[in-house]
Amino acid sequence: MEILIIHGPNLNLLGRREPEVYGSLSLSEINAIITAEAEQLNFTVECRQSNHEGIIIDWLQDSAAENFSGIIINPAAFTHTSVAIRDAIAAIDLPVIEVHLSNISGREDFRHKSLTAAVCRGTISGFGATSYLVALTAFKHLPTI
Ligand code: CA2
Repeated sequence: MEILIIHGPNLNLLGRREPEVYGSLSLSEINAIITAEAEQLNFTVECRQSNHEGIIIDWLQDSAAENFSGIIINPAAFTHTSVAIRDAIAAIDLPVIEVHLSNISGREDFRHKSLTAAVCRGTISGFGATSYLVALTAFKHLPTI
C-alpha cells in the first residue's frame, strides 16, 4: 500500500524560521521520520511539496491513476483559502487525511476555519511531525476498526 504525502506552501522553509510554532525539524528530516514509520507499518510513502495550488490539484487528481491507496495532506495556508483544493479532494475516491503541525484551533481566528477538513476522512492537528505519524497509524487501522 503506497501513501502519497503532500506538503503545501512554505513547508519547505521548516526548520529555518518560526521553530517555536512549527518545530526545529527540516522538511527533509520530517520526510525521513515519515518514511521510517511507514516502513514499520508496511506502507511505502512518496513525499512531495509544492508552493503552487494547481500542482497540488494535479497530484490529487492523478493519485488514483498513480496507484496510491491514500493521501496525507498538509495544505498549509491553502487550508484556509482554497475552494479549488477542497473540490479536488471531494472529487477523488481515495481517503485523504488532513494534518497540521500546529494546533490550528488555538491560533489566530483565520486559521480556525479549514475549507478542506470537511471533505477529508479526518484531521490531525497540533502534534508537530507526529501528526503525520498519527495519520499513518489511522490508515493502518482504518480498514479494520
Ligand atoms: O500547522 C500547520 O501545519 C499549518 O498547516 C502550517 C501553515 C499554516 O498556514 C497553517 O495555518 C497551519 C504554514 C506553513 C508555513 O511553514 C513555515 C515554516 C517555517 C517558516 C515559515 C513558514
